[in-house]
Amino acid sequence: MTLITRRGLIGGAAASAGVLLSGCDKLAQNEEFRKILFSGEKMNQGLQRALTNRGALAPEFRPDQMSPRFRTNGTRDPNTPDYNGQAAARFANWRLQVQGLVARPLSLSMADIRQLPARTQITRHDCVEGWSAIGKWGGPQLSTVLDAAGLSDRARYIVFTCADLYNGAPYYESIDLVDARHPQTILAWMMNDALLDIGHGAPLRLRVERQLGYKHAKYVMRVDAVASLAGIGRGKGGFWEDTVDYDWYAGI
Ligand SMILES: Nc1nc2c(c(=O)[nH]1)N[C@H]1C(S)=C(S)[C@@H](COP(=O)(O)O)O[C@H]1N2
Ligand SMILES: [Mo]
Repeated sequence: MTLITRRGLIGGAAASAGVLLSGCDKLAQNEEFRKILFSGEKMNQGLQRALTNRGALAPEFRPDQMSPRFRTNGTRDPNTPDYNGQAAARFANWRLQVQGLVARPLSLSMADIRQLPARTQITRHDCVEGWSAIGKWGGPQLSTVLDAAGLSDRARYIVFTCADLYNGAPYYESIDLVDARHPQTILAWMMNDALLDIGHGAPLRLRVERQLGYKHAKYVMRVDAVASLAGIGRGKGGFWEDTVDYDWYAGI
């Protein structure tokens, strides 16, 4: 095995993860941490994540780069009596519940949500099944809503519960607070300069641009701040994670 200086080795690993060490420098020089870091054949996923700059923005595109057709996937219409009633009322009675480890639980109407400052972004959606599409999304940053509710110090994850059912249980997803507070993480009610349509998750869906498509919960009814994912669904943090073992962290 080639002898590599400690700094050279850690420098190489950091460069391949696309980060400058800066704040992690002290930790990276710690002998115990380094032993863990370089044990085994590959860095484990958690460390990879720690070394990846998760605050970086996903690429944004120009209007002329938008896909002429943006396909729908997964549920294309929840088609439950409740949802059909909501759709018939053009979502005038829809409520987004913000609950869990928050100081001020919220129940927001779509009118409330449309009054919040919106972020607009043209991004590429990447589905795990191998297709991509570029679309324009608009809505409040999730952080705006979470700040309005006042996250508790004990909150670690944000869980999204949807209106569509798979075998009688709602689709759900979860992200950690790094992604929840990422500037491009929005609750979109607009798509391609129109109101979000039913196929794409009306009236409200998550955009979490640094992760794969299945994390982008459509038909969001409830947002819960929780300390742990145990006890939610089968404990792996999302419908597909629980069902077919997709990764909980689907970073791109
Ligand atoms: N509620 C809900 N959200 C969902 C899904 C779903 O079936 N139900 N499918 C996911 C998957 S796999 C993808 S790729 C995207 C598809 O979003 P689109 O229909 O707007 O293209 O939604 C995600 N969010
Ligand atoms: Mo997907």
